[in-house]
Amino acid sequence: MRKQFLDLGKQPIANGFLYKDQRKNEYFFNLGVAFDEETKLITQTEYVDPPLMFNDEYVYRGSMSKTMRDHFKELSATLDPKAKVLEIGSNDGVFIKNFSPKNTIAVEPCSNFAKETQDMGYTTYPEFWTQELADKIHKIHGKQNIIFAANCICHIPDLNQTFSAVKSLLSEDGVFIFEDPSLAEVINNNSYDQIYDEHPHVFSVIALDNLLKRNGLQIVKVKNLKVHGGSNRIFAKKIDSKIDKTVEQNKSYERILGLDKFETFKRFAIRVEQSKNDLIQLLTRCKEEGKTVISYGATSKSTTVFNYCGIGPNLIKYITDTTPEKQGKLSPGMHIPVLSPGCLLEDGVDYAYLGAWNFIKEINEKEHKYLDNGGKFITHVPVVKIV
Ligand code: DWN
Repeated sequence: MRKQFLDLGKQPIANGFLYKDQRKNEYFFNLGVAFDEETKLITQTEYVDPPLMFNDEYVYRGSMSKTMRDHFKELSATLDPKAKVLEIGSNDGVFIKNFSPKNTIAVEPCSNFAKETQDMGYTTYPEFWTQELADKIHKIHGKQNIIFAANCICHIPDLNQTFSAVKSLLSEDGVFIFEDPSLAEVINNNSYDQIYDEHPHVFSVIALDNLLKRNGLQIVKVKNLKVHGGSNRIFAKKIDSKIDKTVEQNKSYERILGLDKFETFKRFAIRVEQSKNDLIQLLTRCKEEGKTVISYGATSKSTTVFNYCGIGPNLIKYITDTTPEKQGKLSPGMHIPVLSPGCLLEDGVDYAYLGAWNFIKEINEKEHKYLDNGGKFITHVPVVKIV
């Protein structure tokens, strides 16, 4: 049984950056979040139809940050270069480009990005991950040694079909490696903004173990990662494989945090509301003092924050983002202009809200002049504050 604990209100498509004349037809849905008593999965009460989010106009590019380019390069160096590798959700190729196109297959439903990796020489299927697609790939390319997915599995509403399709395509000793934001870190950081249309689930190791086992797979190792505000890399194999101690370590840590109990999430919902009130109060004070406040990084996460808190161009003058496809458009729902990054100092910015707080290290390095000259960042993670 699913029990709702959080209501993040009316939300748009998180990556649905739009032009002025598209505002009338903007799509909204109610973002409710629930706890599933049986599997312990945190999941949305209503799923958005995937083609509304993932299509030929998708704008998020994984390779926009050095942190993520380095992250995937490092992982690739640890994997067998001769293995047959399949990636689900290959985006702009930020992971697969570390492998030879000869033994690599990509799956990417956003056809603009599928075309990019096809142009790089990879066999990319411009489709959603389904059992039918797994069967087709099996027939043409045979079983795969490594099936990889980064920030993709938590985007798929039907996890049972996803996992059983993976199992059917994995060689006997093959490994399914996937990484997504960690529920433990979301709770620790009060980062409710990890929840938006594209993230129908936020995973604990406990819930994943329950769901994978139902589908003939089991977690054999867990690696905790710093990226995206704290993620888990899950290594899963067919049942009866040897299990590393990191699996039980993570599960027992999650039990200490109470991730297997509904009450934990009721308390989380109270902290989320507090965060909203604090952020509105801080930004309102900045406005009253005549300060210039902008936002740094037009993220999916900031779509959730701005729409949940009702923060628009009255409180945030504009958002900067390095992604060309987002620039010159308006942010989803609250319609804040998105511009290409200028110079924070020359532009007279007093405060920059960190929409991309997960890249704070990279941003601090880039913006040291702004910070040295008294510029300040605002974040809501883990609590609303000026940094
Ligand atoms: O799972 C998902 C994650 C991995 O990426 C997707 N569903 C969608 C997306 O979520 P997001 O938009 O919250 O992701 P990021 O990676 O936090 O986005 C960072 C944004 O900030 C990018 O648009 C690039 C931009 N950026 C910038 O303008 N200046 C990033 C850095 C580091 C910068 O210095």
